[in-house]
Amino acid sequence: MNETITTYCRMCLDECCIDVNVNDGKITDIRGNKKHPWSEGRICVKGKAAKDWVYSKDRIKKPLKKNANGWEEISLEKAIDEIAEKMNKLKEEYGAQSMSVWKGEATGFNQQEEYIRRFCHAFGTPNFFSCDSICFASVYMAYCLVEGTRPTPDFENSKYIIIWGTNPIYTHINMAARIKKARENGAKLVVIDPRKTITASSADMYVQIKPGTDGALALGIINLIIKNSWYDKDFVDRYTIGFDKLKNYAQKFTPDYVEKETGVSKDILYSIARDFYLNSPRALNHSGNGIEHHENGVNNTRLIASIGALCGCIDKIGGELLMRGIGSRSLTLYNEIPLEDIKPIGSDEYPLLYKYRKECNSMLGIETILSGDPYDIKGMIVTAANPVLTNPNSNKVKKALEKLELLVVRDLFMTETAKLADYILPAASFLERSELVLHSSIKRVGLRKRILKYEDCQDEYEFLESLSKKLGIKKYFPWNNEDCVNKWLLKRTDVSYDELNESKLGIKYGDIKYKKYEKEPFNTPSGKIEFVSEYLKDFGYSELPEYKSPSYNDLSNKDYPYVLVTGARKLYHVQSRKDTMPNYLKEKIFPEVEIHPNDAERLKLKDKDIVRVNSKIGSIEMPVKIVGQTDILPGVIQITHGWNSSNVNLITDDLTNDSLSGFPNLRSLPVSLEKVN
Ligand SMILES: Nc1nc2c(c(=O)[nH]1)N[C@H]1C(S)=C(S)[C@@H](COP(=O)(O)OP(=O)(O)OC[C@H]3O[C@@H](n4cnc5c(=O)[nH]c(N)nc54)[C@H](O)[C@@H]3O)O[C@H]1N2
Ligand SMILES: Nc1nc2c(c(=O)[nH]1)N[C@H]1C(S)=C(S)[C@@H](COP(=O)(O)OP(=O)(O)OC[C@H]3O[C@@H](n4cnc5c(=O)[nH]c(N)nc54)[C@H](O)[C@@H]3O)O[C@H]1N2
Ligand code: SF4
Ligand SMILES: [Mo]
Repeated sequence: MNETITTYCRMCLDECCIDVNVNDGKITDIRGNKKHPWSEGRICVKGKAAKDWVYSKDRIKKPLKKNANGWEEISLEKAIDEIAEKMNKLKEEYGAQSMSVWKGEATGFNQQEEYIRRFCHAFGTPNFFSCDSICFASVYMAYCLVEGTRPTPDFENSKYIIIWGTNPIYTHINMAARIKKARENGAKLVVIDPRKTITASSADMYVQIKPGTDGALALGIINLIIKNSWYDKDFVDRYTIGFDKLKNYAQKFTPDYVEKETGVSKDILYSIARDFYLNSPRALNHSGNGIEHHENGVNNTRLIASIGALCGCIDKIGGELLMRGIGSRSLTLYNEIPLEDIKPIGSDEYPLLYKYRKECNSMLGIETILSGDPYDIKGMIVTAANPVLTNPNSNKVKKALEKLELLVVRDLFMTETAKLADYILPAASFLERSELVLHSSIKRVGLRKRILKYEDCQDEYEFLESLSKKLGIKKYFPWNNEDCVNKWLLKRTDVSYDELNESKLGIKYGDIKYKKYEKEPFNTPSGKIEFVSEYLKDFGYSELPEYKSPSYNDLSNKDYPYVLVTGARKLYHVQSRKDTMPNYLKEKIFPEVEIHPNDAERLKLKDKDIVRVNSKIGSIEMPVKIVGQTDILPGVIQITHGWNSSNVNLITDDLTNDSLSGFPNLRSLPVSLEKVN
């Protein structure tokens, strides 16, 4: 039988709507669905490749248990039995908090993540680690502090778009398409990045900035906006607090100072501030990973957020919208089982990360496994993550995972993390599970369809339900399958599950409402937009979003004269999922160091020569790619993460972190370079 099933890709977080052709139960083709208003037929090479990815010969389809000689296949039932028995033993001996779960990017940040949060509290441990604590938690926290939530940029209707540290043409193809539409209607795009990315090359203005100095640039813009009375006085008076303090602080960020600190000329600074004002309120800022992975990431982002707030671009058409979600029920058990007596790891050091995100700092998780302080962590379930390649200081991550008494990894492939496990459980891919798919910026919900089924490859729900049965906590997983959960989740919304199930392209859930703040307070402690935060003061932080010059400028780092930016995405692969992407990808991909021609010349390097990159943590070797004169700032190099053969996280630092979020510095690391002969 030949049929076409409409569903959503989850090779990355853009969740494009796709049509999957299935012939006699086998996927033969994946195409973009042209009718869906989110992705309008767009599909990238990774989405196309999903067809080969799910059928890869390397896929793990049976549970594996480690023994003295390597791996043995065991039945799923036996594996779950043994894991449950070991977990209960750890609970008895060290307490439930000695168990933990670590969730990665590949299953998303909604429903699959909530199952795990639920499971942790049902078992009795608050120790939920996730890639979120090095992915988007920092930008989320920053916007919560200023505006009470992270806004959704109204790209299509905007006239002036500034994007800071993100490359959507590679990383968020649907956002890039929305920006393109705005530009067709006359909007101007400004891209701020130390590297001239494909998005930067096509922008109206490319601003080449020194890594980690965006806060100084934002303060320079704020200073000019206030000095020239370009801000929205009425909005500021009525709906914000802390204006005078921000004004005084920003005065130090004169155009001369900003030019010296950031490398951005006074003329460019002036034209950004003026054009933002001229286009307000149809003007917006949006920032990505490039702003987060720094020692001062949260405050730099708070400053970026303050620009839109000053100009009154909040919750207005073409500005930064404060969208409401669908209102689905929460699967977490924070009210039912609050676990107040157990300190979640990192909640003392980074209280705000725990307050806003209810998650533990993953770098401190690794530290705790090794030190046993404040208590023992002895067991971990890792799902949809490969922290040995993706978390900073890989050797330390590896050492910690090796020390565990129980490590269970759920994945489709034998990853570097899976190799350390006691048990590997085969996981279902996104084509093998059913879940709600939310496109919140267009207020649409869809249903991912289960298209394939391998007997032992469980989805997250099946796994946690079967494990909870053995652990005696089945009552917290009462649903028969994910379809029942989907129904339960939607119960209090305006969307009927049955209708959703019938609909091919999902359902719109309500309209966008603007200027909601006229009737209700912002979701901040004061109910207003907060340029300064009294709340932060209570935790011992400065109330102002202060700027800190990056530590590569410290004299103590003079032996490391280059600045390493890591993690810039390529179109062809996601994170560490490289070796598992089938070979038919058009572009051969390999790890490389992007370097400026002048730096290459100084080091006598030709294209593809091998260079050694040294940080305070360690060294790695890799071929260089000499880029164009204006493609990267001299003195800055870039290495994409996630390669096992040359893993940049062997030299990234896990402990020089942002004091508010605990995010590691992955994008302005002092390093030295030497040619390898
Ligand atoms: N140096 C440096 N390091 C970084 C970054 C950086 O910029 N620089 N970026 C960070 C960011 S933003 C992130 S989000 C993290 C990501 O880090 P991780 O969350 O560790 O992401 P992946 O490396 O993609 O690992 C995902 C794993 O999930 C598996 N998988 C795929 N689909 C499924 C599924 O449906 N179920 C299950 N159970 N498994 C599945 C894949 O095979 C893969 O092994 O990396 C971070 N690391
Ligand atoms: N193809 C593909 N798409 C992806 C992913 C993937 O791995 N592959 N990963 C997904 C995930 S989990 C995430 S979190 C997102 C990340 O999405 P993006 O945030 O778009 O990630 P990057 O490609 O790293 O783009 C960040 C840019 O910031 C720049 N940058 C570095 N330091 C600074 C700085 O100090 N200031 C400024 N202004 N810029 C700086 C870098 O040069 C880089 O061009 O992408 C998602 N989409
Ligand atoms: S951008 Fe590509 S990988 Fe991401 S959801 Fe869309 S098709 Fe899939
Ligand atoms: Mo991420």
